[in-house]
Amino acid sequence: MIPTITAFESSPDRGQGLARDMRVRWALEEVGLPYQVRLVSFSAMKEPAHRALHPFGQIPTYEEGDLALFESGAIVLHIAQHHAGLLPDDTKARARAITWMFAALNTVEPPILDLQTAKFAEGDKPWTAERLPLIKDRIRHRLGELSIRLGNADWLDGAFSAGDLMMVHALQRLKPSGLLDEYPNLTAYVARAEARPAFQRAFAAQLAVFTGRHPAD
Ligand code: GTB
Repeated sequence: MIPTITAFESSPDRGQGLARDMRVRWALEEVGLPYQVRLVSFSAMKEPAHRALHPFGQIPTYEEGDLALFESGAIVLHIAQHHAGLLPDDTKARARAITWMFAALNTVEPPILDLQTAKFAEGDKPWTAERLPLIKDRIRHRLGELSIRLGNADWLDGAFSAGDLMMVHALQRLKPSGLLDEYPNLTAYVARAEARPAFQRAFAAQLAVFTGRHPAD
């Protein structure tokens, strides 16, 4: 059964891989599972047909037979649990990799999203200039801790896992801010992940939505 995911018909980043369908595409590429993409407009996302799949009217969603999922973390976990390549076989190592997925989503990503909100949704508010340094320091705090834990290792816990996939995608959002550059091992970590053939295929596929140029063209 080939799964179908949803992605932006028109993404604000013009296909630079920041929208969260990228996580799902990347996971599918890592495990070698073909997939179909249904593009949705911003208005269609709020219609009842899409809300039946995603109660919050967002992308990505994932349909596989009569199973419909939303939340990129849950989708990537589902893929990783059912196909080899993103979670270790050893039970304890598997639990640790899943822990890193949660750490990416619940501990590292929230301050990064605060920065996006402050810049893009609240950029015109009088308090934003005062708030930005606080948000940036909270991000630095988390990056510093993550940088220490990663040290000289290639990945967070042994082999590349779904935990690295989620962490790297959260970190990529920081590139324009320059904050990531303050942590050379994290910059190298993101670059290492981006060099993976599965990442490259996923990136090319989502970029093709906007350029119309498919990798095989
Ligand atoms: N927690 C959910 C998950 O992880 O799946 C969050 C899903 C979510 O935020 N979806 C966004 C969405 O559908 C797209 S990814 N937004 C439309 C809406 O809410 O109406 C967030 C996103 C969007 C655009 C960029 N970009 O262009 O840079 C980056 C990230």
